[in-house]
Amino acid sequence: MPCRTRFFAILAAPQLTENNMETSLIILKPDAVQRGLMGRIISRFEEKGLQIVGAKLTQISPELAAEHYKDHAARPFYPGLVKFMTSSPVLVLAIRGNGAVAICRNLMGATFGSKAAGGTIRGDFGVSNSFNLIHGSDSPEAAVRELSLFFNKGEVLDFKRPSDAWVYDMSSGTAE
Ligand code: IDP
Ligand code: MG
Repeated sequence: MPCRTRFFAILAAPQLTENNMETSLIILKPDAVQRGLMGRIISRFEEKGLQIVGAKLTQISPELAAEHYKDHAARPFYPGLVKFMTSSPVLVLAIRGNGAVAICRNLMGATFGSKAAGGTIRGDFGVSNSFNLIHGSDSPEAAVRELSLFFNKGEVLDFKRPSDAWVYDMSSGTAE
């Protein structure tokens, strides 16, 4: 193809539209960090085709844990949950993709490690019901709220990956 034609072909190539793009808040909990499972868990998301767009190793304050888990404040496990989440550093991630919130929840598996299916993160790496390795936003609305709790403006990045042309079928002009 002549150079000039190739230039216009590139311009005309369908770009990844962001209609269904979601960003989920994922927290690798203290047990995942202490047990040296961060890399293996991150790989699950990367291998699926999702994009890591934010990452922060941090220790959660009791105030932040209370805000994050405020919907659970009346539950009997709440005091133990806040104690656990603030006991040691966590890795906070922002993970993006088409339908990323539900995809992340599927990769995580059911809440209790004792019940989570094999092949999921909780099913493969743990047996405990409270030390269950990972948090993931449970809806796009929750993701927006939770991301704003853990990331400051500018800490969740927007960058292109050429390999997305092979992650998503772009033949209809939109990512599928
Ligand atoms: P999720 O993390 O799968 O969304 P939630 O019901 O939102 O589950 O509960 C938040 C977290 O609280 C769980 O991930 C787990 O660490 C803890 N948790 C939930 N239910 C129990 C329980 O019955 N016993 C002990 N810990 C629990
Ligand atoms: Mg939840």
